[in-house]
Amino acid sequence: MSKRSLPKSFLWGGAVAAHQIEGAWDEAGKGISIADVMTAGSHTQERQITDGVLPDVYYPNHEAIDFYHHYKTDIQLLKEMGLTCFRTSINWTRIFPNGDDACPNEAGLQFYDDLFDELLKNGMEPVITLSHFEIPYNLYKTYGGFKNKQLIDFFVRYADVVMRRYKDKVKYWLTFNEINNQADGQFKLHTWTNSAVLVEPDENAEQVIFQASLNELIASAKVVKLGHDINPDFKIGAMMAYVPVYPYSANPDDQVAAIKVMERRYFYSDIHAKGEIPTYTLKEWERKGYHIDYNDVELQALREGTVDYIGFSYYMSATVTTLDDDTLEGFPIPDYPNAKIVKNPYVKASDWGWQIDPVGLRYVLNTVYQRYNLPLFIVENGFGAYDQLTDQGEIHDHYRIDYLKAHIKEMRLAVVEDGVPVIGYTPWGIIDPVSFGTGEMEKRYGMIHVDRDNSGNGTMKRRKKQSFVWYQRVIATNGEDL
Ligand code: BGP
Repeated sequence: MSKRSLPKSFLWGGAVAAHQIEGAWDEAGKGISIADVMTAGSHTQERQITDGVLPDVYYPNHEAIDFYHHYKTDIQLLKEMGLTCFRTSINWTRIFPNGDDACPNEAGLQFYDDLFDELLKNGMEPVITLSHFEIPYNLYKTYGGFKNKQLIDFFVRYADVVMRRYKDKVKYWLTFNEINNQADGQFKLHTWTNSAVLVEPDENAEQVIFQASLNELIASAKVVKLGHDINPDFKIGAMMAYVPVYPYSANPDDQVAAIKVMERRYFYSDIHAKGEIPTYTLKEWERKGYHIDYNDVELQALREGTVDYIGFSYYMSATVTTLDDDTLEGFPIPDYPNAKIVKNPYVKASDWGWQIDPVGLRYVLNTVYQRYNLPLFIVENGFGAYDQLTDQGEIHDHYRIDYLKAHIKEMRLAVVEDGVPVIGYTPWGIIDPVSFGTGEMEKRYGMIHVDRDNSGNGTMKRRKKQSFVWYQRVIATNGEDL
């Protein structure tokens, strides 16, 4: 192996999440998850969380792409592509339908036994997220979500059951998907579905989110420690959404604004990786008069449960400025009245306005490695786009290939030039999933197309896109032939 190559052990995969692909929302004893009460949305209309499952409402996640019944044939396609790992999640409500049940649901446990066996048999290492935006609806409705400390115990018990059950099948785990997203105020989907926080009218939403987030981080740390007791070979990681925030100008105030906005994200990975609540957050709580409930035992748990690696998604970068310039369109940041997020003139954006910035991936890999000195795992990266079928039923998704190629190039530079240890790369939505943000099917990410539209019509037929053949070659050459 040349020094200029990726390591032989590098994991090439694809990523999805249970609720975005499985369907079978009420089969084999499964309970209702928060994803099952999310309506469809669009560019202009936000998804809503309804009060239980209502009749006559279309819920895109109920059937999703029916992976639950197609997984064996889907895995054959993934094998043909050459994947050496596959990232998905366990749907908590298949195991504990209500989250607070006395016993786990054996049929749900069996499903994941079969799925993991099938992956292993076909040469793919499962990479498993414990909670990917889908806590049991009952834990939201009855307990108020993760602002309630009881959720810590429910999560730990769920993790205990699945980590013991799959201890010889799964080595790579992630605790909460994109745990930091709830800190970005503009995302309201009940303050993000990982923590699924019900904020009462008399509560301060920001304080509640900090409480819920800390509770999740405590739960995560407990699970890391527990997992290592169950199997010392487990690799248990954080899962962050890293959207690096650049200063728009060389104005020193823009540098500080960029650091401050990033701290909202680093709050999560700092606790995951260093086991301590960062000083900048303690200062913020003090300044705002927030009372966040935690005790010494929990602080000890944070210290004892630091992660083995940092998993993260990377889709785009953002840019912040403090310049008083009306020609710069942007949206304000609640905490920094003089700063706003603005367009970066040096990068283009997708149809959904996501800024395309491959170099930003190298920037993230370097800055995060410098901060934590831990191995990194790119567990999501991808390009949501409209795909067109030709008359021959082919999909020429050269735009997706361009996006992925450019990002893999930058990842390679980070590894071979900068020496950043990267475990693997799992592009998002390798088989077209339901979009999380909009509930659309037609915001597609996959290298395998699924015949299903935004209203749930279609045959569910799978088709290989042009990117399928491209990625096959990338994997076969360990990233040399892009
Ligand atoms: C991440 C999530 C995924 C996924 C992806 C793309 O935030 O972890 O679940 O959906 O982004 O987002 P979207 O589906 O909204 O395009």
